[in-house]
Amino acid sequence: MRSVPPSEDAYDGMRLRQWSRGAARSAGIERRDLLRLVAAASVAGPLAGIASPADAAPGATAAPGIVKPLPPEVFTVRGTNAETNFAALRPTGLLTPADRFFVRNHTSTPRIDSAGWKLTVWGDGLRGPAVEFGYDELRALPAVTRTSFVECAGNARSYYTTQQNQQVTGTAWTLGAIGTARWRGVRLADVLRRAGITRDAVDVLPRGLDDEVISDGINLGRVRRPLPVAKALDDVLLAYEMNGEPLPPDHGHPVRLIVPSWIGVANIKWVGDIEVSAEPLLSPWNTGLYRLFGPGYPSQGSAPLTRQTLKSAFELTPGASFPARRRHVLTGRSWSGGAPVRTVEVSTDGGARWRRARLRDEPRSGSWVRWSADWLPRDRGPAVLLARATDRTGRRQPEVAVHNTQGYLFDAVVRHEVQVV
Ligand SMILES: Nc1nc2c(c(=O)[nH]1)N[C@H]1C(S)=C(S)[C@@H](COP(=O)(O)O)O[C@H]1N2
Ligand SMILES: [Mo]
Repeated sequence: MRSVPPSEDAYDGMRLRQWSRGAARSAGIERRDLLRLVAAASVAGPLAGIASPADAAPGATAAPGIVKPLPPEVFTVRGTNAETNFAALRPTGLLTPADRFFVRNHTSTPRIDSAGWKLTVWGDGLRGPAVEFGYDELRALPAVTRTSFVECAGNARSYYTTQQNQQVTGTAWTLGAIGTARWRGVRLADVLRRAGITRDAVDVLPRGLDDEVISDGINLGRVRRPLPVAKALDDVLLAYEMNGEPLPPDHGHPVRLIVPSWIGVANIKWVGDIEVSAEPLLSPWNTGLYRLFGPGYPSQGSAPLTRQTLKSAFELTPGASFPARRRHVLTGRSWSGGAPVRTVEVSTDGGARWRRARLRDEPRSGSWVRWSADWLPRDRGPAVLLARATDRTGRRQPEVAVHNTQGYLFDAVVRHEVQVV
């Protein structure tokens, strides 16, 4: 019998104290380098990335290292990443087709053949030596499917600057660093149990097979982020299919993690090994990166980020135009990492009056809801459309997001400017 895993909140508090006391192990990086990263993270700069190159020139249609085509009406290329234009989601259903799904690559997409691939599970949190799983062995385990969004922690980061006039570092995403897919795979819990996880295990560290990440002269090593055992044994998948097809190269072929409701970086792509540790682990992705730094936070940053926040987006291009005195159907999507969405409200007059949007999907945790609202604009000229969601915890999108230097977890209502013509 294993002991009861701590709740997410208890875990957050515990990791924060362990980090400040030096009571966690740096996995694959010098502690000194981690401290340098943390120091760098506490300084806000202009929108360029700590681990992501500056944006590509406007109109660029190729991102270095992304395999799939990136038609400009669907994607905006940002350095090594591709953002989905929200208007391109309007004709799609609840699920985002793989050819419209955003890509966030720290380096570039590796080409991995499932036949030669294996997953190694190892570490002092196992009863015995390392255990390997080939692709076919994994596929032979009981399969589960789950609809879940993957959303970058920095999604909507650019609005800290454009709406709130605040400096942040990182890729200048608007709202399209999110997609929702139906993932099929095996439970990480089943794999960890077969590998002989013990009750002493506290963290698991999945690591990608893509290239090592070099940032400001520090080799951060391969992308890896500790995941607490409580979450790893709960609802995490090792996924090999996306929307009924084998995972495409850009989304983690042959196998990736799906960590429902958590920030994007938890969903490690191209996973090659998983360390199971009896000690708490640190990596750049839960120390300098993916914590909140800024005046409102401790100097070592907040606890590592876990759940995603709450957002809404219109399926419209920026500056879209609408003929006056005609009925239009505004559509969009809302989502929350905290709980299913409860209600969505829309304002077409810049926030003076709000009305309920019609929800098109049954709200579910870890997924988004599509919604629509009618609009009959009277007067010609500029207009500002707003949408705000409330989730089942009662949390509603605020007018202003609390600033952090790396621009994570933007949750404020986004002003969508349009023209009535
Ligand atoms: N191995 C590896 N896994 C990774 C990344 C990466 O660069 N390498 N990027 C992470 C980040 S920051 C995000 S937001 C998601 C994006 O998943 P997607 O590219 O399938 O949309 O993958 C995560 N998993
Ligand atoms: Mo991300």
